[in-house]
Amino acid sequence: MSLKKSVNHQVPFFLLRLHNLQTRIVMLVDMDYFFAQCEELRNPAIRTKPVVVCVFSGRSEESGAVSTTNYVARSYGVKSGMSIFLAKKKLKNVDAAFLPVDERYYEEVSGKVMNILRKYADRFEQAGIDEAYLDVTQRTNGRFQEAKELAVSMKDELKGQLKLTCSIGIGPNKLVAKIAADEKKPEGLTTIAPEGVKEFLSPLNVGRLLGVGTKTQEKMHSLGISTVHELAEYDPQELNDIFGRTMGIYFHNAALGIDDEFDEERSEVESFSRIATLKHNSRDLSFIMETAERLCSEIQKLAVTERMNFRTVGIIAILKDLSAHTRSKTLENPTSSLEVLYENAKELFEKFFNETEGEARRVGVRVSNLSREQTNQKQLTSFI
Ligand code: TTP
Ligand code: MG
Repeated sequence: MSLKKSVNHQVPFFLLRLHNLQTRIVMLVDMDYFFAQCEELRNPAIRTKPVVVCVFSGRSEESGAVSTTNYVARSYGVKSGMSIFLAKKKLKNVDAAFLPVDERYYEEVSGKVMNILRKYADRFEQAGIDEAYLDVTQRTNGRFQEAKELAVSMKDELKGQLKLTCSIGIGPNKLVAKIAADEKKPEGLTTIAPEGVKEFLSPLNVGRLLGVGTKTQEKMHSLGISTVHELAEYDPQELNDIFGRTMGIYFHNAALGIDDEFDEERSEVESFSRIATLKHNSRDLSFIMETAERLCSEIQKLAVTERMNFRTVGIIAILKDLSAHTRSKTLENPTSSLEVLYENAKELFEKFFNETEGEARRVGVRVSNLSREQTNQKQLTSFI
C-alpha cells in the first residue's frame, strides 16, 4: 500500500499539533481475511478447512502466489504473498481448499459492505476493497464509549445482514485507528483514546507505522531505532537529513501519533450544518421542530454573515441505534430566507417520519449548493 496522500509538509508543526488537540473520533474498519471470507460465504462447507485464495500464474497448478487465506490456513503458517508451491507444501496431507481469485465477486460483496458502513459515518473514506475510515465525531458527541457502542452495532449489522466479520480500530485520527485495527484480528475491536495514544504506540515496532517498509525499517534499525518510542525521541532535524524533509516530518509526527488531516479540513466551505441531541428520543414532529428551528436559525445567521445563499436544504436524523438517515431537497432559486429553510426542513422531517419507523436521538439541518450573494458592486460600477 502506498503512503497516504495526507503527508503534507507545507503545514507547520505547531498547526499539526493544535489540530490534533481537538477531539476527533475515527474508525478504521477492516474486513477479516476478506477474499477467503467471501469464498466461505458462498460455500460454507469449506469454513472448517484451510482456505487459500490464489493468483495462479497459469504455468502449472503450483505457480503463482497466495492472495489471502482464512485463519485456519494461517494456523499452518500459510499467508498472503507466499508462493502457492510453499503453501501446498505446508498443507501437505491436509484437506484444504485452494481457490482462484474472483475479484468481480469480491467487489460485489465489498459494495454491500461499504453501503452498510457509510450509514454509520459523518464522513466516509473507502481506503481499499475491504477497508474504510469513518469519522464518527459528531454522531458520538466526541465520546469514545459511544463510538465503541456504534462499532458494536455496525459489527452486528454486518454479521446479521451479510454474515461477515471485521476488525475495527478506533482512535483520534486515521493513523492511530489503522494501527489499532491491526492490533487484534479477527473480530477485533480496539479503542485508543487520545490519552492512551503514547502508551499504545511507544512499544510497537516501527514497521507498524504506515510508510515504514522493510528497507526503511532496516535503515532505522541501523540508526538504533526499533520502537516507535525510539523514533519519537530521535532528533527530527536528523530524520529530515536522512529521509528527506517530507518523510522526516511524517515519521516524527507518526511516532507521536499525530496525523495530518488537513486536506479535508481546509477545503472550500460547501455547506453549513448544525446537529443537536434531542432532550428525549422522539418521532413527534412538533417536538423535533422545536430543536430544528433553533438549528435553522443558527445556519441562516451563518449564511447571512458569510454572504451566502443556499439552494439545497437537507436534514439528518440519527436514530436510537445510531444509524444516520438523510433527506434533501433542491429549491428553485438560491435563498437565505429563514422561513424557506424552516418550512423545507419541516417538510423533509415530516416525510422522513412518514416513511421510517423509530425514534430520533439527534437531528440536524444542513444547507448546501452555496452561492455568493450578489452584491450591488456591479450596479454601482455601471453608473461610473
Ligand atoms: P487485507 O485486509 O490486508 O487482508 P485480509 O482481509 O485477507 O486479512 P486480515 O484483514 O484479516 O488480516 O487485504 C484485503 C484483501 O486484499 C485480501 O483479502 C486479499 C487482498 N490481498 C492480496 O491479494 N494480496 C496481499 O498481499 C494482501 C495483503 C491482500
Ligand atoms: Mg482485511
